[in-house]
Amino acid sequence: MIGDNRGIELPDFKRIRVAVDRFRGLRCVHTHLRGEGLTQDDLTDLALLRLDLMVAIDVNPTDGLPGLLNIAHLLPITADKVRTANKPEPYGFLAPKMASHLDVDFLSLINSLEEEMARNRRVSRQDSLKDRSILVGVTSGPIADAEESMAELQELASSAGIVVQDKVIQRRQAIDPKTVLGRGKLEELLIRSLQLGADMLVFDRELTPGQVRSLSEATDLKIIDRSQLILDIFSQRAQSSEGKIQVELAQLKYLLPRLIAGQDSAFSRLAGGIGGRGPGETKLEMDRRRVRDRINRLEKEIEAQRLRRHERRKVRTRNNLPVVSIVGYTNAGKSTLLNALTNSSVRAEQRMFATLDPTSRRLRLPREQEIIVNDTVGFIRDLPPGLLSAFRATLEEIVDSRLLIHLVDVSNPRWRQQIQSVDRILEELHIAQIPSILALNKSDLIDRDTLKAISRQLGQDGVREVVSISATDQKTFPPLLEKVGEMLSQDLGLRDEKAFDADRVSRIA
Ligand SMILES: Nc1nc2c(ncn2[C@@H]2O[C@H](COP(=O)(O)OP(=O)(O)OP(=O)(O)O)[C@@H](O)[C@H]2O)c(=O)[nH]1
Ligand SMILES: [Mg+2]
Repeated sequence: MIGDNRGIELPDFKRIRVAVDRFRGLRCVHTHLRGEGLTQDDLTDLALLRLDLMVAIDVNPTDGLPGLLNIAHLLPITADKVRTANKPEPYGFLAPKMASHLDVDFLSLINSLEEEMARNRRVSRQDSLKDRSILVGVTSGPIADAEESMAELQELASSAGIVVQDKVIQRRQAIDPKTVLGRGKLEELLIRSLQLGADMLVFDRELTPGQVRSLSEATDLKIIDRSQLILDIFSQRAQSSEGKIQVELAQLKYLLPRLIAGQDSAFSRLAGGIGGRGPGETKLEMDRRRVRDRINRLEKEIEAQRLRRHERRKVRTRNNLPVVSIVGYTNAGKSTLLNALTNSSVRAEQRMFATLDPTSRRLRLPREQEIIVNDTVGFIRDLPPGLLSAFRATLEEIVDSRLLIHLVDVSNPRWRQQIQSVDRILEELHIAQIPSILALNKSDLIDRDTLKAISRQLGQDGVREVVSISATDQKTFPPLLEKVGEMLSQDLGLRDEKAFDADRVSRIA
């Protein structure tokens, strides 16, 4: 490459792919005319291009002969430093020397640095198949909100089996429409991910297709947003054929606007999702028209499911058993409660979205009433738009409920926001008018006084009944069951035998 005294245009080396633990295999050797040594620009290029070395040779202005060589290389960081708060300097410098005095063996220097990177990677890597990521929050609002949101993103990431190596929050006046973050922050992130051996940035916000493209072009890293993370978790969890169809539909709806005719680089990155898993992986190798066709077909299939479920529900209504649905934020303990109430063994786990398929069980209440209890898919704030509609066949199960048990994990610091999110989604589903009991779960994990205060606070407006329970302890159930029985018998007199409310159901779509 040839440049002048003001600068040199470097070609886009990023197209030359390199392994995660390797440098680019290129050294940039150039001259500086004012004896300024290595500049910040030099160092940034070193990092962004992942060069082996950056060398600036001073030029003596009087005779044009070479002066000192200023040399920098990237520094791997050791695994124990990863966890410390102060970020270590990413560059190493060699003492400036005249060319004739250089006694460094470049190849062995680079080899040992690369070996160290690979070693760090092995140490920091609990599971060789896991993606390593940096979580990125960008906000123009309060930092505290961004931090709460990041805490949830971290839970989502670990539920998806991703290793989180660092978290970065940037507060900006305005979100950059193209790259979300400013250039400086982006460079910093890139250097950081290089040092940590991270191969993915997970953004705590919805990214536009264009933003994903610019970000992955600028960083060469896999770029995932919150919606895609949730979709990936769903696709890892989907068990039943019904659930798989619903997830695939939601994935395709997410993907469609991100497909650009004739340009499939962002596509191939997106299609793989996290670690290239998910049922859609091979199916996603298709163009937009075929994606649209497939969406149509899946929608028809889901419509058929909906009708089948509807028929099943009609039979149940004929049996005249009132339905009580357990709803709530993901990980609130819904499946645990259903299991404990009805001695079943629905999968309950300390990870988000353990349940995708609804389960119904019969339960005899203390006062000899028999009811059907439904376990449902968990809710979350800012659900990806296509997801709710994809899951409508499943969620319609809730429509026929006589009563909702809205389960809240009060041990989660974000319980307040979680109640609001669930209420909002119930409204979107047009089922907010069904009578509900707010059940404060995991009460064993917080102290009595806090529980009492929360319970008093929530019961204050008198809008709904509040009870506290611990789904892992049957002894705490009587007040809840008492309430359920009471509300059902009150309700019985008031309502007609409920037929299938086609209007309400169609509005869910
Ligand atoms: N300590 C304690 N842990 C609980 C309680 N209830 C549930 N858990 C735990 O919370 C975790 C989540 O429980 P699940 O029943 O899977 O939650 P869920 O609401 O069905 O979650 P999704 O299906 O993912 O929406 C599990 O590890 C349970 O053991 C409780 O009352 N006390
Ligand atoms: Mg569950």
